[in-house]
Amino acid sequence: MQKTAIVPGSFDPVTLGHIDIINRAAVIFDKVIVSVLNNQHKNPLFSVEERIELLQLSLKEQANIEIDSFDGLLIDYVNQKEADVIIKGLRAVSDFEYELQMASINRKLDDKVETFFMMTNPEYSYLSSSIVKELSRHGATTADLVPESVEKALQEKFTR
Ligand code: COD
Repeated sequence: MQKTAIVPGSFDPVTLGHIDIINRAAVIFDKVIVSVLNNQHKNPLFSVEERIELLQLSLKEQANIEIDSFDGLLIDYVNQKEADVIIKGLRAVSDFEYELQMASINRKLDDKVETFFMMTNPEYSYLSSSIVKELSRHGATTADLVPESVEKALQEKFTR
């Protein structure tokens, strides 16, 4: 039976840490849906459409990866997509505490959906979208941290 995994996130913007987790998930699962949270309450740097486009540019070579967006509860979206698993990346103990809470509430809402955790590639263990935005805002290079299209998009945002 085909197994589908959802990799949810803000992806504001996507980093090489995200890409690493997504590519590793795509080797294991038949289909991976990368889904951008459309959160009205946050104040993202990139619009949902821009975040989707940057993901598409960064992941264009993998046939079993789909890019999408969602709002509302993740568990409702997972059921709507008839997916089997939620994939989360873990960088540090601080991620674990938050992710344990999220996995527990999602399990309480629907115990048929599993959350799988993947350890960060040590090369990207310090990497987050916030750090990348901070560096770019102050004119530092983000070349080894994000795909080329994202670096360009960041530069355009901050030189405008
Ligand atoms: N290495 C490995 N993994 C990484 C790295 C890295 N360098 N950077 C980020 N990650 C992982 C994160 O741990 C996360 O799993 C994923 O990549 C996405 O990261 P972000 O920062 O883009 O996205 P988040 O953490 O802001 O996304 C949060 C969700 C959108 C998943 C969450 O808010 C959610 O599910 N919201 C929907 C509402 C809901 O259902 N809430 C739960 C019940 S109240």
